[in-house]
Amino acid sequence: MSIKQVYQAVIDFDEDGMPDLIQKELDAGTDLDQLLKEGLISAMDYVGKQFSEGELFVPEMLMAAQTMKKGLEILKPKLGAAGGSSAGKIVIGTVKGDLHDIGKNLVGMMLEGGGFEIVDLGVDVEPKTFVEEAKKHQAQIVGLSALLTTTMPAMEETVNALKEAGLTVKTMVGGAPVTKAFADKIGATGYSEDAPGAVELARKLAS
Ligand code: B1M
Repeated sequence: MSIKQVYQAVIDFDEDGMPDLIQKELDAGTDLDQLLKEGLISAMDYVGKQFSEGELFVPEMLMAAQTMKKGLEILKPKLGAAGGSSAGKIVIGTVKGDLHDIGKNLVGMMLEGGGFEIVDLGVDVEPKTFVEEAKKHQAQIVGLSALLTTTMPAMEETVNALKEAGLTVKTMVGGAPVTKAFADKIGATGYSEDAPGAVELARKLAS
């Protein structure tokens, strides 16, 4: 058994085999941070790159993320106990009035695979809920998703509400109708057009 097999299981979407592979690594006393970074995170980075290059598509990325999540479920409690390092805390949600969550879930899973702690608020999230949860969890980043042109204004409302609450939290926005120009116009800290890009962006914002 080796970390390489964990890495390969993500790439092969071997969701069923993942728990056993992780458990065997834990039993063998493999370093947890190394298992997370070299097994799960680097595999998701590879998958993200394949997606960006048009070699993989959304369903495959979802399967890889699902497989990564299976491993993370076992690893996470142990990481907490061992004081494993988190890349940062991100509160994420789909903005008020919007029920689309497939892209947001994918972004959340990729961010988790990238080593971030994710607090997912779900869909149709009021600006004041983003503010309360960002405060409560002392998040470094708030991630907003919108799929409807009619809910894009709720993104601006949320960014403003976070600023008005005096939070120093960074904001990243995305979703099919959202553009970099829109993100700049509403004063969001960053924009990403897809899930792998969101991981890269979050790493920049959190550093
Ligand atoms: Co809706 N819908 N929908 N819909 N839907 C769209 C978005 C639409 C473009 C379809 C169309 O008309 N061609 C259109 C919007 C038009 C517009 O606003 N200009 C539309 C509409 C009109 C509606 C309703 C109003 C329909 C109606 O009831 N009359 C209604 C609205 C409900 C509401 O939200 N209040 C509605 C409902 C639904 C369903 C419930 C049926 C379902 C959603 C199921 C769900 O999400 N659980 C649905 C779906 C599935 C779609 C389409 C077909 C697919 C969206 C999707 O999941 N894409 C969509 C048409 C389309 O896009 N082809 C459509 C896959 C997903 C992986 O991509 O979400 O873009 P995406 O996420 C990407 C990036 O955008 C980015 O990364 C992701 C992965 O790389 N990204 C981020 C997303 N969030 C990010 C956040 C980040 C960073 C990157 O940082 C935080």
